[in-house]
Amino acid sequence: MRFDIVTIFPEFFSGPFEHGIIRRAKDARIVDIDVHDLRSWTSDRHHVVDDRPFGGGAGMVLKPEPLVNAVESLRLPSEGGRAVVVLTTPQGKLFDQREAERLASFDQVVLLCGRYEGVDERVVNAVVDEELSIGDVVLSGGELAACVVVDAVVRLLPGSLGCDRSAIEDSFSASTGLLDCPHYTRPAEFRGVAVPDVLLGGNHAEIARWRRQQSLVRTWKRRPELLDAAQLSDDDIRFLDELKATTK
Ligand code: 9D3
Repeated sequence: MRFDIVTIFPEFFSGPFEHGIIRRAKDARIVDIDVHDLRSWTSDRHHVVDDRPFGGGAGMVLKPEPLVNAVESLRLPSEGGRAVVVLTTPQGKLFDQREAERLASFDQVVLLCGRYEGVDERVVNAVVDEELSIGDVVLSGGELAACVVVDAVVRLLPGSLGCDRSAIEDSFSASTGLLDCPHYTRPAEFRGVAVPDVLLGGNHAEIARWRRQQSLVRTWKRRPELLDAAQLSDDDIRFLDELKATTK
């Protein structure tokens, strides 16, 4: 798989992909991540990528020509595999695990990083397949959002996780749909706080039950909306009913 990232701050990406899973995936040729300076698709002397908004108002807007030229030169021809063009923007669809899984199925993802007040809407109409936001929080630009997308997608690529524990086991997997349980390691007592007894007992059925219940408690308290989509057993439902009846 390959990512082509188009940005006015290419140096921004010199750090984030040089560690951990992404670094290993790059070294193993599972993914190729190329970062491109939007200014290289300008033709004027000052490499201008933005301009004032028609209709007035604060801020600047990314001009259409450099972005459209970038996509047209980077996007692989269809015989090169399946390609998708993504724009990071606060107006985008919320990026989630399902979307990460979808993007992981492409051979190429071209990521356009929004900046300033936004990009000329004709870019979206002409070359963008998807607009993505990483959440209801205001960032300074699309670069960090692009890093989030790359990270979430790369770790899903076959061979990316060095260990055999599958990505499907994680907190947001389609399989549980629940938040993760608390974790503990040594020492068994830290500043007067002991690790829950059940984890020290070695009864693996009991441990699994405890972890499941902790996941249910956390999800109910912190992200109750996730319970609607979660796969719950009869035991889970009984436990949650009891929890709701005895809490508050
Ligand atoms: C005044 C209206 N603002 C839109 C909500 C202006 C504005 C704020 C922040 C315009 C651009 C930005 C820069 N943010 C992004 O480019 C961005 C982003 C984000 O801010 N939050 C979550 N996801 C994303 S993806 C790209």
